[in-house]
Amino acid sequence: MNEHVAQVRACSDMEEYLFDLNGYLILRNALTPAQVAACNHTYDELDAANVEGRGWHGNVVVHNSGRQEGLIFQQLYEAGPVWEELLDHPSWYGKAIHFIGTDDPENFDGHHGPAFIDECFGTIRGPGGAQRLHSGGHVGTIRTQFRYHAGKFHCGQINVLMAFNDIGPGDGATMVIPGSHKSNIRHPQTVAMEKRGEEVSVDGVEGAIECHLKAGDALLFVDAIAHGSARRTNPGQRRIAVYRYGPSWGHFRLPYRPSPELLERLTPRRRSLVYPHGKEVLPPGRAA
Ligand SMILES: O=C(O)CCC(=O)C(=O)O
Ligand SMILES: [Fe+2]
Repeated sequence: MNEHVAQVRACSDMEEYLFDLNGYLILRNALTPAQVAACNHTYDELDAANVEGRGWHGNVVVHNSGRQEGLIFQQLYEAGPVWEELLDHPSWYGKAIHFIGTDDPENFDGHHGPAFIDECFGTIRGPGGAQRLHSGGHVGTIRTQFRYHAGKFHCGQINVLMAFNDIGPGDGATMVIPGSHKSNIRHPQTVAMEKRGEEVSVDGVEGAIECHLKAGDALLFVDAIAHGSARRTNPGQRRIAVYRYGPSWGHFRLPYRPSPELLERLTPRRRSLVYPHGKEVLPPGRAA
């Protein structure tokens, strides 16, 4: 087995059972207080940058969307040492590749690491912010799928959503419909992509629950689960980031790419997570 793959068992029997049943797990105290503080320091700077529309702060994209989703950051793994630690964080790295299924040598080609982070983003959401209900098992795309076959998980995308402050009632918590990663029928209250600019939240959606998190907790979920968020009614900000893990044969979701400096300084395992494609081999005489 490749050194990239965790050698220790990443999930308890109960975690496997609950993830299969519900489509998500809450990982308490996934981050240390020092890591939470460092992430908040980055968010303070990104917030203070006061970017209009879409711009860059260092190698991080800051998108002041003007939509209810709030301030959106892309390529957060570029933002400093703590963001690099999160790439293969022991609180979830082994679980993510277990649910993708590439901790199984039979399902892992060995040319590169077992997973790829195809999007690494975060949001700051103030009062009034929310996220529409989207996804669900009925969609069936391979990229976001939940799949269990021959005694193993084979999920297309495992999201790790980390909280940098406490997210309780009124804070605009992420909401999920437990079990909906297996649903065959579209939830009648799902909101189409074209309508995402409209003011719609998951509040009051049949079957949906709020995932309340403390600063440092993480919500791990398969993207196929129907999810979104409650509307924030409290003052202040909700601060989260999401690292999306999928198989290493995947491709970037958006046109953003890691900087050469980041690739240069990352450990081999971390580099393989942000750019598993490695060095290209081209025909003779062609520069890579
Ligand atoms: O903003 C939220 O709470 C939901 C985020 C979301 O939809 C995702 O991570 O895919
Ligand atoms: Fe989502």
